Amino acid sequence: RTPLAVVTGASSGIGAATAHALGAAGFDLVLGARRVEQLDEVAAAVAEAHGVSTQARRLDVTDTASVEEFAAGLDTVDVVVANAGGALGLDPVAEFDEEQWRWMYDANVLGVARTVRAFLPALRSSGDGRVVVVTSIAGHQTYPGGGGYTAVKHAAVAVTDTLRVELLGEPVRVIEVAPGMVETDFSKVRFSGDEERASAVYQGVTPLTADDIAEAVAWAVTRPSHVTVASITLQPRDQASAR
Ligand code: NJP
Repeated sequence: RTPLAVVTGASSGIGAATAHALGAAGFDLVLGARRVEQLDEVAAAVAEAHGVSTQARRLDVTDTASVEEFAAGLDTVDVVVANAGGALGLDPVAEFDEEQWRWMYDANVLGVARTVRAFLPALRSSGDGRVVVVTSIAGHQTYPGGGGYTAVKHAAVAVTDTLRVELLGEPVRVIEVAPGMVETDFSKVRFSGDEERASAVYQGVTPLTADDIAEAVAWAVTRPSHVTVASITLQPRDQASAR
């Protein structure tokens, strides 16, 4: 049987690069995101580049029914990469925007939990399931203006760590990949398309590429079955960080 991997948030950035890296490692792929045209293009490019079978399915991780529909019919899945998510805004806590914080929690925390709930039976059925949660360096530290995003990524780390101990003794490994700054659509989304604000966040730091993260994901899920890569942090060399 060809191994099957599912990647959420695969229409751009880290998710799209991860689809390529897993395709190169010989996985068939089911890809999910809201922007279906872009997702179709990624699925076609991965199939063509790596000779694997790919499927693009519309997915909104903030919508329980959409996640259930996305997982429907996938009875055996070897790898699930819960990558969909993102940040909105950079306001100080005292000026926080309730709608932005709610969306961030819904997408980054509930989105991961919905994805895990929908796919756990299929991961168990694989006999060696692997869940990768793409969290953030923001799940391990804070910074001014990052209140909402750091809060939800800390929560995503907590959910991931909880899942790992809950699944002890079961054939499912739980892996956290925590990126620092990566050049993707992330900052454009965060600042609602304001390119100037988006590029200002790098402040002289050379960001990682999406491929840097994708290679780490592919490496982690291809370790022998007795090895759980519990957590990997990757950050730009010059990014100020306690990690
Ligand atoms: O950003 P981007 P990244 N339902 O914007 C999807 C974390 N991270 O690759 O739905 C389903 O290119 C969206 O697809 P679409 C970050 O928090 C990044 O950098 O079509 N999918 C797109 O494919 C996130 O968890 C950095 O708009 C949804 C993807 O998510 C992960 O890395 C630093 C969705 C976002 O791709 C990937 O982000 C860090 C929904 N409701 C952590 N909402 C960084 N880049 O610097 C969004 O610490 N998506």
